[in-house]
Amino acid sequence: MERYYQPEIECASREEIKKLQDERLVKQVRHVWDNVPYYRKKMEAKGLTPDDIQSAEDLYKLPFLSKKDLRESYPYGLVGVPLKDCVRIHSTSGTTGKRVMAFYTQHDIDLWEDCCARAITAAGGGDEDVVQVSYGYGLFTGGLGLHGGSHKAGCLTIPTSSGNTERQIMFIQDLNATILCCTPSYAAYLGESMREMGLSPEEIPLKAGIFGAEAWSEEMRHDIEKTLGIKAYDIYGLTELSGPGVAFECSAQNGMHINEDHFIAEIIDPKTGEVLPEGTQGELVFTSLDKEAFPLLRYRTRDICTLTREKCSCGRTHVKMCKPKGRTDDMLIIRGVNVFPSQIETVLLNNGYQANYQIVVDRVNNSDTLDVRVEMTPEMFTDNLGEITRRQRALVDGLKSMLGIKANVTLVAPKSITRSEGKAVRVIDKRKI
Ligand code: DLL
Repeated sequence: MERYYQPEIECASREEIKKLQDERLVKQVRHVWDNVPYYRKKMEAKGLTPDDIQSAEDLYKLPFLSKKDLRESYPYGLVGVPLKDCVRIHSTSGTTGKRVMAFYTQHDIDLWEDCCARAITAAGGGDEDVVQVSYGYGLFTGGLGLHGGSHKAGCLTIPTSSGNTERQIMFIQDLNATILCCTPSYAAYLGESMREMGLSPEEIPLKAGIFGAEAWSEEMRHDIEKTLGIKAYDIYGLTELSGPGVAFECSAQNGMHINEDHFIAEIIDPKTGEVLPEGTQGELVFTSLDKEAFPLLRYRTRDICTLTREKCSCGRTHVKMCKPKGRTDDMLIIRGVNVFPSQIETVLLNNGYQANYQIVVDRVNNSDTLDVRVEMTPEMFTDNLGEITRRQRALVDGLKSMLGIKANVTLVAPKSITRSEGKAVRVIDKRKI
């Protein structure tokens, strides 16, 4: 039986959702105009005033916000309330340039935790469940977001944070954890470690996992489900909009419902900014509808995605986003061809490998090279050179037909690629362009 945390809104009619969005958008635009001079200037530059936005149909008129705007207004330039009304800050790890800082009032924390509670409830969580939160706690939003959601859903919450794999497994076993929250790469690692300890899926008390914060393929989902003996649900979000829970998967496990009472999603052409029709692939753009401290209008996520309003078997009515196909900024252009790491992962997993791989791109004599290092599984590990060559060739062929270009493949021993406890770093681009 499908469970809902807030059924009246999760299953509201399209008319009700539209009405709520229209009302909230008008208010949010007014709030930003009055309190965020940076965005007001952007609106003025387009000749807009809040009166131009009467409903969600007018959304397209508003200017976009991008990471560049967040950097320019770092740290407080987009905050919409006096700092005395803010109660929390989160931040991204900021591998390039300044970190993104996000601010929250207590109201903002509450609505964020509601979103996470919806995700946990959709994965079958309730007051009988023990939820182990193995996302990192601290500035990263994963730990504290799902922690708050787990409390709201009434679950017994174990705030293990990430790392210390032995202790994670001990808690799962000793405390009979039923739901695990962490990145999919860490879930795969925990599964691998438990298998090595001789634990069969039936001996692992977990029934579900809520995995997100990085791209993962359907093939990886099947692997994790098999080793841990669970149902694995996807969850999506980003710091700028609150954190995890912007969208979450239901029992249908084929796309994530976007919490449309709090966010409006659009898909745009990343080159022209034009809004694309439903079902077309493009860049995902979000508008927050009721955030106080860090209200973002038309924020460009750089995630590439499609939206669908097809009726969902779970009974929820909110629009669904597909698994992000990659990011406009992690798309690799290799010898002029667009390559997404997720395409490479699909080929590897379809050939019986696990998601333990590394992609190295370089430029030698003015020509791009693509090297894929992938671990053999313990079952396929061999020192028979003929067998290794045969396997490597099969992957080269598989990658060629998926990507249209040749990759060099090196098979390496099991466990030789460093495991990640948070988001996995899979691409090393050595090109200096
Ligand atoms: O990763 C928030 C989060 C925490 C989501 C825990 C889910 C679970 P950031 O660190 O700001 O926030 O990174 C946001 O991560 O724009 C996507 O590119 C990527 N991402 C997040 N969830 C998914 C997912 C958190 N389910 C960026 N699938 C986003 C694919 C995801 N990519």
